[in-house]
Amino acid sequence: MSKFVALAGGVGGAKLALGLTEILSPDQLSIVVNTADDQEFYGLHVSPDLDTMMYTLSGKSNEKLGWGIKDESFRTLNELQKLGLDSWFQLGDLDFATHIYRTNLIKQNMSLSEISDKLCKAHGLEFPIIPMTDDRVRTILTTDRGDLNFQEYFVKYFCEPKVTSIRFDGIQNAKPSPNFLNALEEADYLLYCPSNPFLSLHPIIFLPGVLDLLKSFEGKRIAVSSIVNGDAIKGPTAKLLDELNQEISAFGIAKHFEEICDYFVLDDIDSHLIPNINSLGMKTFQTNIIMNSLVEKTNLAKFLLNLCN
Ligand code: FO1
Repeated sequence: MSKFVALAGGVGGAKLALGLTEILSPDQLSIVVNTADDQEFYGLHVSPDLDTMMYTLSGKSNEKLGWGIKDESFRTLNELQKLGLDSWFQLGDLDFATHIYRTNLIKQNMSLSEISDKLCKAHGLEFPIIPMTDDRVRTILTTDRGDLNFQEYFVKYFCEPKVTSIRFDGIQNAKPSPNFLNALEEADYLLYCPSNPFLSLHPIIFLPGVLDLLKSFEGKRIAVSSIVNGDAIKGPTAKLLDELNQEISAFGIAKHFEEICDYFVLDDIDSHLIPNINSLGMKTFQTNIIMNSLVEKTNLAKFLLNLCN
């Protein structure tokens, strides 16, 4: 029985993970998720990528919004706004329960990993959703409007500020979570989900010791492009490639995986880039990587698993 570990951010990662869960059993797949987007709102610890993954895999995600729980209401947020508090980060009434639960357990010194296990069980999920670290790491973007944390950049300012650099505060002292290290050790195959490399995968890859583990990983390592036809599937990936002077293409994405990837998968429309990407030392494959329906998610998952045979 082959084992897989998938590294993921929010929406793109969750889409592929959902496809993978249609094919693999819970003891075959571990999903390691970025936590550098986490932020406190109203004293509550919010872990957007962990929650997006959990809600997606348990069939509760709000596909219209792209985050949170379906059929959500925002009455609590409206009341908080009336009390004069900031309300630019749209936390729904049902979603609040997750943040209250997580924050209470953090206060009782429980780790993010233990809390993620409990939350997943409570949502009826058997697949392990593993925080990349139990320590505090925060993405900070240096922009023409000053230093912004991830949610300010992404939600409050709609990714509009021009970014000159990105750092991950706290990463030097953070340890990869024990479940992440175990999953990596036990896995036969490593999958990089089509998540934003700068904002979702770098925080995982640059945790102390992880890059070396990815370089020396003995099984096949497979990455999926998060750019199709010169544009991001979702979010600011193309804009960041441009502002950070990198090629806005699947090739620009593939460069992020040099030395840590064996197979790179891009969309059929980008097949002309295959020779260039092969020259980075990866074998490149093409298929449809846009995942709008469950069938497309499952088809991409099947395509990746076929590469592993
Ligand atoms: N994204 C938005 O664009 N606007 C929001 O108001 C917003 C609220 C929100 C609340 C809870 C949550 O778990 C996610 C939320 N997101 C929102 C998405 C979040 O900013 C991103 O999904 C990730 O951090 C990037 O992967």
